[in-house]
Amino acid sequence: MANINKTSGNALRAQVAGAGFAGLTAAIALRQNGWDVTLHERDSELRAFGAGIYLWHNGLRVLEAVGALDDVLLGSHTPPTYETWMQNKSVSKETFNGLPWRIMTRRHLHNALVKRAKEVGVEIRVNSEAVAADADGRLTLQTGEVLEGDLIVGADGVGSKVRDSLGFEQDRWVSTDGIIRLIVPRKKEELGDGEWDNTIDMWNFEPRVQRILYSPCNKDELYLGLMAPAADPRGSRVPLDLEVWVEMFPFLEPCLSEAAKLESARYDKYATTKLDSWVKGKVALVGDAAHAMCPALAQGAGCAMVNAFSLSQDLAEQNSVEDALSSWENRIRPITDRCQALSGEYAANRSLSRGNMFTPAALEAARYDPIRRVYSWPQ
Ligand code: FAD
Ligand code: 5PR
Repeated sequence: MANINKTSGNALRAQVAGAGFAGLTAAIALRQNGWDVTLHERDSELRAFGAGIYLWHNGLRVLEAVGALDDVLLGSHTPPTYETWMQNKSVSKETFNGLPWRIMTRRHLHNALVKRAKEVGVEIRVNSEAVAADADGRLTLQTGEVLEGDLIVGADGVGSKVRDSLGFEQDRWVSTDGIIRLIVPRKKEELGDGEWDNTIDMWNFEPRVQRILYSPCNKDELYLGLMAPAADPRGSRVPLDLEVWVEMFPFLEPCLSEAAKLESARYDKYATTKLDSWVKGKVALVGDAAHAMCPALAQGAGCAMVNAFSLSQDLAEQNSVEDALSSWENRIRPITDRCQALSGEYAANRSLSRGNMFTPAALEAARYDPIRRVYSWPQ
């Protein structure tokens, strides 16, 4: 099969907007395949936004493919089990039949990808905000500069300007539950007896709906997700209303006290975006720009990374960029669509509270191996 990277006299050029997990992955994967890549980040610094993150087999395989896995494994954690509690009693412990998964801080994952992008020679520009793109392969920056590319990647997140400048049809909605996400010290000794290396998804419906997703990232750092309905003023207050959280989860007091000190905490509702198409001519949308989803299955970044890496595969196999983008969307999008739908359903029904909800369907995206293009780890 013709390889568009090899048949052209000069290297092809990609302009990638957004240095989040999606943009960094796309940039590295393209660069590894011989593309010249410029990665544009709006912020003045390269940094990860948010607290902790789960990656599963699919995302970990992408890290392997882009040469960042070893750095990510060092200083991240796989809990012995994924435990679910209801009203402070354990209802399930899941191990996914050995399917690999991992928890880490967002900063840790982002640093590893930035390091790798620099290593392979991605040109990174900060203070470089994209405001528009066109299907023929141009990216316009806030400064008015117009850059040409054989490929434009819109990886500029849920509020994507690249996407919105091109007029994609979209459905967008936000959830009724939201979450405060924080990184705090583990305080394992102070928590006393208990299986504190597990993920513990602690649900309480009585006397109020409050949930804590307890996620150890490494020996020092703990990711806490504190969920309450947006309509609950105390549960959704930031900085944290310590009293209302300690009352419900007294055994986590040492960690919650640390959490309450964090002035910069935010309460976020979940955004979902669904588009008629992810591509237009030479422009491809990846990550939250294309498919922001509820986090119940912890797959937004995992799918983003799979899709960004898979894009580089199709571009290496097709005769034109336009053909590659449409075959890419056809082959890879259904996995994300199904994951987004089920994640949305789980969030709306608070299904994870029942325990044992990581069914084969729920783990479909996680089981995908983007390198071999097959599902691994039968459930
Ligand atoms: P972003 O992370 O939003 O990155 C976009 C980047 O582009 C940013 O650096 C931004 O500054 C930059 N940018 C924005 N606009 C412009 C512009 N115009 N020009 C240039 N640069 C621009 N996913 C998982 O896989 N596992 C989880 O455990 C998980 N937990 C989650 C928990 C919650 C509560 C939520 C809300 C989401 C969770 N996700 C999880 C989803 C995951 O966070 C996102 O899907 C992922 O971060 C999307 O990455 P992205 O690169 O597409 O977008
Ligand atoms: N899983 C993860 C997560 O971060 C959230 C959820 C599930 C890893 C939210 O923070 O169900 O909301 C969820």
